[in-house]
Amino acid sequence: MESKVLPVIQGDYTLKDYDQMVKNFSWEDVEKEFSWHETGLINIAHEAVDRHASSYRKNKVALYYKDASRKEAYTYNEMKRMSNKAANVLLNHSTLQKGDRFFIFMPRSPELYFALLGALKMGVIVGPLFEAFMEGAVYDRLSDSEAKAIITTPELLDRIPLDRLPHLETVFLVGDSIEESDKFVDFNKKMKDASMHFEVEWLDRESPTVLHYTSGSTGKPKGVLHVQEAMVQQLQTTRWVLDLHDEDIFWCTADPGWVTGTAYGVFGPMLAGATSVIVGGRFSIDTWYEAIQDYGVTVWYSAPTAFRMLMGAGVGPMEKYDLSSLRHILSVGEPLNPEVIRWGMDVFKMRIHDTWWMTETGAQTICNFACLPIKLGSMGKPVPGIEAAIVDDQGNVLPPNRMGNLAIKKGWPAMMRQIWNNPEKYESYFMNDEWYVSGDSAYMDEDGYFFFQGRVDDVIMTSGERVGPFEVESKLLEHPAIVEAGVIGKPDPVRGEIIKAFVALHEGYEPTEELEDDIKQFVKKELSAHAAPREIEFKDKLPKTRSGKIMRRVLKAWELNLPAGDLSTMED
Ligand code: 6R9
Repeated sequence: MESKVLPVIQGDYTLKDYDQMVKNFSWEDVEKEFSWHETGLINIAHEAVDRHASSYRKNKVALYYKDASRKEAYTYNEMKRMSNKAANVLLNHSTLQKGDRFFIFMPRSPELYFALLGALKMGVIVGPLFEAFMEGAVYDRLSDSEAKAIITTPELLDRIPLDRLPHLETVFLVGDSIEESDKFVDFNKKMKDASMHFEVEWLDRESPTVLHYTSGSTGKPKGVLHVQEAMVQQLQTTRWVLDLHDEDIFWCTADPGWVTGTAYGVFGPMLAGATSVIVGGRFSIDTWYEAIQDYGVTVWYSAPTAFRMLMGAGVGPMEKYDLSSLRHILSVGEPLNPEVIRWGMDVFKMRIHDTWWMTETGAQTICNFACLPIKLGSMGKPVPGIEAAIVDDQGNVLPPNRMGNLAIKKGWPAMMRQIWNNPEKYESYFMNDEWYVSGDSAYMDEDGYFFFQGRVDDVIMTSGERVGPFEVESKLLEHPAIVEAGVIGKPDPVRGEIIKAFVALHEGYEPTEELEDDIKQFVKKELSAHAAPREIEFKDKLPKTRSGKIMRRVLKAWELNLPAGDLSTMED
């Protein structure tokens, strides 16, 4: 693995010629596949479920579900029935109507997916939450969106401050021996009796579907609203990027509380009529490898943090399982360190394909495609139909190899349409009414590959040079002692900022002064003197979001003794 470019490896690839596709592609051609292109009658749950239930895919498994206590499978026809039942339960036992907000706050289970699809069949806006949210996080989201109903479990109920949420009329509970009242409805009991027929609400392409709250570095979380039309891009990227075919078994490891868990945990694969695996419960190395083996997973979409944990565990646990069904692996959420890609080449004999996108983009936008060579450290090229560029702070497009704001030309199908309750915030994302500015800093090389540098706020200025934390972190990860690294700029009277690294060590390594020196020398020698950390702090664990992102602003706040801002998305 000397070369920095990984060539294409043989495979079964939908997108065979990237350049050709970029030239000839139009989103309208994808739209034509959906009957709503002519009729104007749209419902994403119809397209994802019912359409297949009345096709040759009727008895095909849509969803395999597994956790510590359940192992189930649902065909497209069964998904249609269960989501119809869920829609009837929501309709008959609450005042929810088209456009109202309905939240999901529970661990992964088949019921979660029935409720999600059922609500969408009614034209209700769904707000998915991580089950680990505490009371403050739940309150902020439910009150901002004036949610009318929620589905949860009895265990989570005391994190919903009912007395402070006057709009919240109905609580659907999933669990045993539920005591019902005006407010509380036993979801499973009602499911048993509900009709399996439901007439979906027909909507237009701009009708809202899901509301994902994401947190920025300052202020309260923002409600990012997606619309029906997003399905066009979700379907097409599922083909081009995930490369899903009818016979594939697809596993997206993300929770629906994160946009990845809805866009590619539900919509993409179901719009494509594929078979998905869902594994409930917490991350565990054995459970994960076992899921790949037992279901024969062929396409696997996960995140760098999970890959790093698997990598850290070594080949021991892996050798117990047959992982030979895998043919395509992808990553999202954080920069994919070259070290992780090398590990993938080593143990899976496959490239791991990085994909860059955001809650706000609603679907994948910059990706490594199976048909293209991969440049280590790059997140790839724009999805055909997406125009991406690096712009300066005035919105001028910068030439190749200049670091700047990663931006996307406004108007792609899955683009967010609103920040809930906050039109000024929404407008602030767009520059000159032309570019959506992501808040990420990146550069594009002369071949059109994009390289992530960090959040704009995270870029470090040291002795007059801009250093992206990702590059330093990736180098640190190549050191044999380090399993995880987070890098920040620490204010310094002489250099402006100096580089400080927080690192977690592999088992068997002790934090010593020798090791600290060795790490500094390693980065100095392998990367550059100016990018080498001047300070290193050893940590058992780094602060991360529930979607696995290292929270550099928390590291910075620790370092400077400042308030860390909104921590609702931080893992325990
Ligand atoms: C899908 C998702 C968005 C932010 C984004 C960026 C980071 C995501 C990345 C990546 C480097 C990648 N990010 N994918 N950074 N390489 N392949 O993650 O959405 O939770 O809204 O986060 O995540 O900083 O701006 P979201």
